[in-house]
Amino acid sequence: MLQRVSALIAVGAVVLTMAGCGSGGTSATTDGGKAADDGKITMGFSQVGAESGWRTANTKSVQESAKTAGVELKFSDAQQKQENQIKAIRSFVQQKVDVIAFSPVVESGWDTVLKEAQSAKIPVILTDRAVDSADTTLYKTFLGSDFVEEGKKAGQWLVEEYKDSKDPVNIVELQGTTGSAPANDRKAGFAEVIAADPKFKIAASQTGDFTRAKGKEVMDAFLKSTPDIDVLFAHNDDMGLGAIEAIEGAGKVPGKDIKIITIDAVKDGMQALADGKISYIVECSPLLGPQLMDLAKKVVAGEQVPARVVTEETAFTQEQAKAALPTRQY
Ligand code: GYE
Repeated sequence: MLQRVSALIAVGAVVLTMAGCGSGGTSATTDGGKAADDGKITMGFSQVGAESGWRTANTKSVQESAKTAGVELKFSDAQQKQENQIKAIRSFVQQKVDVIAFSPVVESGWDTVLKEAQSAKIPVILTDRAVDSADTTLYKTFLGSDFVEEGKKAGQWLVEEYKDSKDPVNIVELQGTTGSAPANDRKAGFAEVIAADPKFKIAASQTGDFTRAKGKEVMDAFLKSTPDIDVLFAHNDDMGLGAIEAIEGAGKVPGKDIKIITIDAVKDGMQALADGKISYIVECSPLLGPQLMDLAKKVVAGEQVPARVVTEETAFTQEQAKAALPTRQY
């Protein structure tokens, strides 16, 4: 409680600083410790990496929106390693940024570093992926998709597609990065929906780390170890695209011999959907930048923000992909 009160006081101090130099930018008030404040918000952003088309689009969205919003961005790429993210967050704390935003590569193991940010009175915003910390005061808000819902949408399409068939349906699954929120949640959402009918069987399930190369490699192995694959559920487009290469390499026709469901709806995925190689894509929007900057400004100003901001998303059939492709932004 005491801690919360002092955190509130600290936020108040930042608000005063902002108010003192925000509009005209002439006042040089500082809050005693923070880097000389020109009224600009400084955000430290720790990105997961550059593992997929989704991630590239997300990085671009964050960088462009920071420019538009007049937020000074300190951007750090963790190359899919939690230890790099922890280092980046510590360095943001040292640099006394106004706000830290990050997309946690995995869900667990953040409490210590988040407590350090909290003690330094620097607010944290979770972007895209969640953490499993029991103490939810460690971050101000979580902006991103509902990954369980995405997995459910993938499962619902499958149930509908095979509704008239009694034969067993053999599914292989390419999971995202082990321990990441999207891998955990998409798997859970999908499994929950297909459990309604015992004809659906997950014959093999392994991580492809959200990359094209690993997707191809693991699909190669699935094709050798698992006879009669009917369906591939890949947790993102990139792994699905890598798997398409493996399927074609094995002399099979993606979309016909093996139906493919993926998540993201980046341009390359949408093209493969329009071409009939992928059967269905659940959208996951990477364009989180504008909302992130908006939330950051509010949080730094000490305004209340919702604890959870869910991204709005849809899903695409092959026909819908053909129609959407010409105006697709990412
Ligand atoms: O689906 C995948 C990326 O966290 C939602 O990460 C994101 C996922 C996205 O590598 O392509």
